[in-house]
Amino acid sequence: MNDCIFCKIIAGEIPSSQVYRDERVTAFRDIQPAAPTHLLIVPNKHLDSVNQMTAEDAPLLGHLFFVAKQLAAQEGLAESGYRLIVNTGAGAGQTVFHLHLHLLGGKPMSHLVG
Ligand code: DGP
Repeated sequence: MNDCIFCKIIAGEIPSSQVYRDERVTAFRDIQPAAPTHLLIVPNKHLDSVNQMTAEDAPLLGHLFFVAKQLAAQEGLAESGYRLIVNTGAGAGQTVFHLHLHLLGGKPMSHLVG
């Protein structure tokens, strides 16, 4: 996607604080952190949102969660806890239309976000 900011980050055209990379997934620190640890775990393949996924993408999104679990441990959050969020659609707060998983941790969090 030509105008997708996360595609540009994945391609290395825009700098990011990258923490993980493999052939299917890239993870980097959120530029506007909402918690002491705030990572974005992003499929290298462009999908606008969960709404665009097909059955073929299910293993990819499972891999996203597996990488999140590994990064949470790496960030020291496995025991203290962390939150994984996927905003889907503008009404849910999605602002970048390249599917991504937020990993938040390092501070106490209440039951649900508004
Ligand atoms: P969402 O609202 O769920 O679509 O989350 C998008 C997140 O992306 C938001 O927390 C801010 C972050 N973000 C936007 N632009 C950039 C960028 O250029 N670099 C980085 N690292 N994060 C960005």
